[in-house]
Amino acid sequence: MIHSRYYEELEKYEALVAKKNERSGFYNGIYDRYRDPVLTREHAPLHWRYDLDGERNPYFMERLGVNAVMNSGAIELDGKICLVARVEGNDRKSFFAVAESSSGVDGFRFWDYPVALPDTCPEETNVYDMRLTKHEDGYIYGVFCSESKDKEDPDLSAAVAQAGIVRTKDLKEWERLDNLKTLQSPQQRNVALHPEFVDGKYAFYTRPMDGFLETGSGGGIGFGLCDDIAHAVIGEEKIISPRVYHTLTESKNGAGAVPIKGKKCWIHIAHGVRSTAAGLRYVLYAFGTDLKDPSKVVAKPSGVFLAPLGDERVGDVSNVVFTNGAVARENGEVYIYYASCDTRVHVASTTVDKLEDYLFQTPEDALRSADCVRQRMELIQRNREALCGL
Ligand code: M1P
Repeated sequence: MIHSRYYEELEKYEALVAKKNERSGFYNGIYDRYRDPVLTREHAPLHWRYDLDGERNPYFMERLGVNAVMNSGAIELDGKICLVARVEGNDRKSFFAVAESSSGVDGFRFWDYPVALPDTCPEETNVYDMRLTKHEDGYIYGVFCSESKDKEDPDLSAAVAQAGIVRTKDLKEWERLDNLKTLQSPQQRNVALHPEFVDGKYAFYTRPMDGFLETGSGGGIGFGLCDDIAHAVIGEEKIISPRVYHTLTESKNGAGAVPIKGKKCWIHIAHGVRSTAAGLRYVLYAFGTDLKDPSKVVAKPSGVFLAPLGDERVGDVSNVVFTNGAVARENGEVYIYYASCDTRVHVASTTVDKLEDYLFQTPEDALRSADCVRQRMELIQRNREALCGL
């Protein structure tokens, strides 16, 4: 018999999913933020967490709790926005699950079952952060981090990060391909597949790393080509967005959402990490690459695109925002899904036109205080002249 408490909890759950989201009062002209997160651990269906049977579960306790719902790949499929979310159980293991919404800003509801990835790597302990690419070859690819214990290193936390690759046509049936091999870098995380062939090859954004946490000699976001997606091997990785001293990418950076094809460039929204007295701070930044040669950066606006704000600043891993999914709809609207503090998922909405204006009209980082203040003086001067002319 179903426990009576289930119906009380179900009412709360349905109210949460039905709650309309609204734009918050935040303004910067670049994008809108929203009052509520679009996915939280409370969005995980009750039948994923509780044993509903009153006899087996007399106190109606969570049996397999969900700790967080975060870093989500995003795609538009059959007119719906689908997020492939990273769901982290109370056991610290992450898995993937599809949540769907018509509006893209509210009403996200998980499908009945999480994604069952083909279990082809016995050593794989954890999987997370899937980037979804609608590729011109007709498949939807998911590229994610596949983490295993580093057996060479006796340190209990030593791990190896690799890029796992799956493909699907419907987000239901998934085919697992070989993990990506990068000949120049021992580890990889934050890898994304470009949506189009480049020189007839599959093109990946990589993030070369010497170790699991530190990128070490890995100089930033890389770009590499491979012939065979089923056995993907990348020889050369060209660094296209480097780490730079005294910028938001000083400690590390990584590709975020799969790039959006704009009118003037490919639009990239990535993450940058810097070290502070309070620990690492993760923010989002943006850059544009050439439509014909996506390894060539053509727009490099300075500074932060989106940083954690207010309640977004606190969570399991505080002072973090992270994106691995965005959707550009046919009418030019763009929804950027970002997680805060490895805890919940938010949306920011904008348009392709606004993003390109941001990319090409925001000054580049002048890299020194003296030059940065000069940029600002020029802006103030122009504005004062304009205001005086009124
Ligand atoms: O905890 C913040 C993020 O840390 C990692 O990102 P990076 O590899 O750039 O350090 C990822 O594990 C990501 O999942 C996490 O949100």
